[in-house]
Amino acid sequence: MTRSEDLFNRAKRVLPGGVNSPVRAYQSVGGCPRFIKKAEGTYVYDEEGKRYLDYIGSWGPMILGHNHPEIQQAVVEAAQRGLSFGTATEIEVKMGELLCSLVPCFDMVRMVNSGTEAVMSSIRAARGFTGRDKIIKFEGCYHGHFDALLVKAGSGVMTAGIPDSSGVPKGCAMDTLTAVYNDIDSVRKLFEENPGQIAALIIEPVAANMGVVLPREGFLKELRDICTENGTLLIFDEVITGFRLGLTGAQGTYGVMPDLATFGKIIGGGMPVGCYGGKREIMEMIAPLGSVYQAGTLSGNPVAMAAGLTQLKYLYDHPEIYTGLEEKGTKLYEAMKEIAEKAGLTCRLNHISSLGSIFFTGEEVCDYTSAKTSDTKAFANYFLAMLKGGVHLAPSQFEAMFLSDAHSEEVIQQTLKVFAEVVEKGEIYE
Ligand code: KE4
Repeated sequence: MTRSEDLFNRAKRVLPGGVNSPVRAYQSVGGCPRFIKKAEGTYVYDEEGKRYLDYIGSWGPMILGHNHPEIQQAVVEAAQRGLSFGTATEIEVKMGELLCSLVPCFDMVRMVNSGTEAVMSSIRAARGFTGRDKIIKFEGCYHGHFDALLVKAGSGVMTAGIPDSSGVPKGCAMDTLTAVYNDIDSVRKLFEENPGQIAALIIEPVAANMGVVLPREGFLKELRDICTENGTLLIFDEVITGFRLGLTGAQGTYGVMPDLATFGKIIGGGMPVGCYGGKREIMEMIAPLGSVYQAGTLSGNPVAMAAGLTQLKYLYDHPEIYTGLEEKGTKLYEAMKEIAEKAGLTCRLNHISSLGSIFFTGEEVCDYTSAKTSDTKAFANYFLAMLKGGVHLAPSQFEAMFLSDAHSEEVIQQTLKVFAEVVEKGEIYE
């Protein structure tokens, strides 16, 4: 028995499914989750000391690679000054100033401890600001485990095939309307059926929780216009896209300005950090200034801020990283496409910059329904074969691959070599 197997057996006795977040349990791909002991650059090392090329990157935060020396140093120095004070601190001001200088829609920002908390708070702010209750989300988009948004959600719920979670009272979900990603008519219909009642429309500007699905040309602008027409707040959930596509988020990449936006992952540099922010008139509704209450013991924690601020400053000082990620991502994903085509392997590959997903379907994947045509057994076979070859991918068809600045040309060539061998073996489809 390996250390991971032994640890997994012990974990299952005390942690539901043996994990602290469902997707880590390998339920949809089978096998025993690798218990990771340490990470460095593009590599993670399991409890047996086996080295893997990592494309999870902690689900997005590790855009500079694991254990970046400057982030590690900043965390150590911050920790030596004390772990948490529960007071205002200078570093929170610096973080707020940097975020508001970079994120186009940010006049003001509030730090929280996770993407879920950021989304939950942004929805409350939108409801408080508009005095309306209803919200629109998109099938297949995942915005964390906030009750009202666990409706036809993506990520771990889509992976587990439970699009709606139990335990969510009808009263919670009844105000949540779902539209179809990339289908503006499905959005227009909801506005026509609920005139003057919709507080907010929330979307992943690039969806990455049904696998990667890109917005079709003009779609985000159409959402901006229809929200403006109806007095509804447009919320971009940039927990994944924020500082992944560039220094101004997807809102900068696509040139569409939301009213509110949520961030997480990269802004924490690997520590638990989220934030939400937007127009001053909306954010001034937030306590202690306004009537929308939101609070957090560890919000703006100085050690977490040190990690996040160091990562953001490094990205700001090295904008060429994004050009590199664009080049590496295109090289990797286009080469995978070519290898698959040559071998006659039925699959689709969606990607943007360092974010990508391979779907085992012949259909173009542009929304939840088409993503669901993917053969998840084929994905499981692919995943386990790549893992055996030393490539550590997200254990779900409905997640993304994350490249980092640490992924060198050599690493990409090694990944492609393993991928070609797996495809060549012809054991993906049964
Ligand atoms: P957290 O609460 O997990 O920090 O963030 C929730 C969240 C919000 N919005 C988007 C667009 C997200 O992708 C997420 C979380 N992403 C998943 C991966 N798809 C986290 C991994 C997990 O659940 O273990």
